[in-house]
Amino acid sequence: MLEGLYAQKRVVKQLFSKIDLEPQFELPDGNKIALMGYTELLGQSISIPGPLLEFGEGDSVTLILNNYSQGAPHTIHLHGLDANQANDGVPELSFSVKHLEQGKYEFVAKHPGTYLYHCHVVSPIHVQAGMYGVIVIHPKLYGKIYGYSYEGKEYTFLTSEIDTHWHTKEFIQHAYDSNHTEISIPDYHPQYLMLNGKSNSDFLFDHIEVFSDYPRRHYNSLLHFANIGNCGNRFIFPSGFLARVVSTDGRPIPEGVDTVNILEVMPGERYDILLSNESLDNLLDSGIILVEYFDLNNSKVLGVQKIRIVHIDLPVVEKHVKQHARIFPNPTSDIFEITLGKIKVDQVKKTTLISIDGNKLKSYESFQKSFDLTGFPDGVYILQLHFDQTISTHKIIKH
Ligand SMILES: [Cu+2]
Repeated sequence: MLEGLYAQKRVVKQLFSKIDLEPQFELPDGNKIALMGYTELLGQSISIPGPLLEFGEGDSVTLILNNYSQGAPHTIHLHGLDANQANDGVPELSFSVKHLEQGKYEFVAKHPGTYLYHCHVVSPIHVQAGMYGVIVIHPKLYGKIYGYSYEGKEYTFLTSEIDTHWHTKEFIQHAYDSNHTEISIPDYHPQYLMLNGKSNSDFLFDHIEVFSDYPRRHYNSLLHFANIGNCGNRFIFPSGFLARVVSTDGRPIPEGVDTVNILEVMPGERYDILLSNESLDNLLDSGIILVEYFDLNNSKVLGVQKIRIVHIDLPVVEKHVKQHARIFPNPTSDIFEITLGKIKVDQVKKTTLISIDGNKLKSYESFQKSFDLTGFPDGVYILQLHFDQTISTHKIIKH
């Protein structure tokens, strides 16, 4: 995740669609349900959500669906992505993939942001059964999204629900029945409100780390929110934190939209949020983002999940780099030099110079003390020092 840049490339990703013949997905109370879903490997058991699919801005993606679900045809609908009709996974408008067949979806990951994928065959049933997941397109330049900077980590939170009556062996295996025996569709009354496939407010495993010692102007964690359920969600941010909505549907939010205290995310919607401390003078030890699930028919709140925010100190090496590493001169007209101060030369595993649009210009498998920008156009360049656990990024200006 700390990899500084995602070069534009061709990416081929395979998914398998499968069906549980016996209930095996365990809910927090030990209850087991059957799923129909996507896995990365044929031998993997199905879980919800499906695999997180991550691509880089500009990547040309081929997504292959191998159907091993013993009956029902499936698709991968690319919800919100700029795929053309033939590749969008809506069966009536393109194709569906039958049992033991393979289908291919091609698209270019044009706009950074958060998207969903799900099966579009009898969607209410196949999606509830487990056929869904999140697609994240990372900005080409790490730490920059739609004009905002962030230096922290990225987190993805997907909300959904489970109604166990839709997950009995009989119900899930109905897809397996080639005679299409009629079954009755139960009313939808979810008993489990899911956040990233968990539902016991077990937020300790999904906490957000924000770095205490970044100045306020660094919006420091990038959060991807998506809702694939049938409930509405309200993300309620704790005081002491600023939540800025930067994009939705892979499009920037128009300027003038400021920070929010509460963000409503309706079924199918996705948002990218930058989360930071409100002020450095008033650092809170922690905070909790409450996620409310409400019934769209009567606005009744059915329950909540919680995401804990934890302050941590910067990784030691990164702190050292900030304190000790110097680049001089900067701005430069030709040569610049890097001094490491107290940092040992052999701690740097790689030194890379990158153009502002993400192209690798020079790369060395060790510490490189000086660079010559003679012949390079004026502008901004990025220098990266790669350490074992982290990468420090420095802006170089040539003029
Ligand atoms: Cu399906």
